Amino acid sequence: AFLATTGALALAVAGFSAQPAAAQDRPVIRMSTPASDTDQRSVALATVFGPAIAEFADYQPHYNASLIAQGSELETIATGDLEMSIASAQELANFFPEFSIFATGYVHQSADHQVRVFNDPLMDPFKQKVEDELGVKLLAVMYLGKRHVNLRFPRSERDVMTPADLAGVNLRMPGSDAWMFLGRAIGANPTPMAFTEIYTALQTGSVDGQDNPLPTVVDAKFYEVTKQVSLTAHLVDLNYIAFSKELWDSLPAEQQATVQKAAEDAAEAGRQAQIAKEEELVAFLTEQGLDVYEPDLAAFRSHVQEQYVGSEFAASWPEGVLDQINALGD
Ligand code: KDO
Repeated sequence: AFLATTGALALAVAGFSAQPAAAQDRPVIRMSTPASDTDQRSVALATVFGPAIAEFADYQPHYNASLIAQGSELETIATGDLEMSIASAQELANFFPEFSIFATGYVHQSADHQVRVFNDPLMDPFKQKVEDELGVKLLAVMYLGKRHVNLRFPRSERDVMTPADLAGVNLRMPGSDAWMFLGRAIGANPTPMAFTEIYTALQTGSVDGQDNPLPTVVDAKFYEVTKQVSLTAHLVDLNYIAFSKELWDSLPAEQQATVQKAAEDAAEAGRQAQIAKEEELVAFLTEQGLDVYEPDLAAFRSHVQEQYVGSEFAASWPEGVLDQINALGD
């Protein structure tokens, strides 16, 4: 704490004496997310991204959807009222349906696969379109984790081994077409709902369950109001660090490079932290009394893939891209 204070003071003094006017020009980078401040993506951005750009900009995170409602962040960046978010492929698919390829069950295989896909030239036209048509730059890919089915029922009541076992289960999903499709594809009856409403909905029984990676199940305390996790891994989920193109264009090249590197470094730190949590949390959840078990993954995978073939989403995927993604697999 002593060092941090001294550092901040030194910066403030240097900034004040050298360029008194600069303080007014410092951009404030408001970042809005439905995630909490203890979510690993939030932690990585606050501890890696923020400090890395602190010389010329102020990183100002807003958690728990307190600034912008979940799903409205991208349009808010587009209209100039927000500078940054961690956007899902599903949200991007609302504007550009072809992004649904990155929101499709069992396409991404791992955190590393996500990075290879994001850095591959196959992403260039996707990134370019978002920049040109939405005014949003996608700087890096963050790892959210493997989404699993997490239910209020004990396993003795509902043993989720195949998609057929989810028939009639009211599964909360985030509210967009791509998410609803995924919920149906795994065999459930999806109910759209904002992230911040899940805990109460599980507690009161207005939904039977939700799907999220284990670190989220723990961070949001869903384990307090659920009894089981079937490790379906139906989506190796991601978020893109989304940044205002207008703000980006206003920065000198050197600062752009710093922002870009800060985003990549934060994504890497968050990825490693999230992977570590995924590995350790099965034990924690079991201690909390939840049944955490592996279903028939082949049954889930083949059922989900069959649902996408010939779907309206698949029709929007540029030719050859799915093969290119698969070729970058593990
Ligand atoms: C969720 O609403 O279930 C979800 O996991 C969707 C993600 O795209 C992401 O927005 C996430 O919530 C939030 O960041 C909260 O963790």
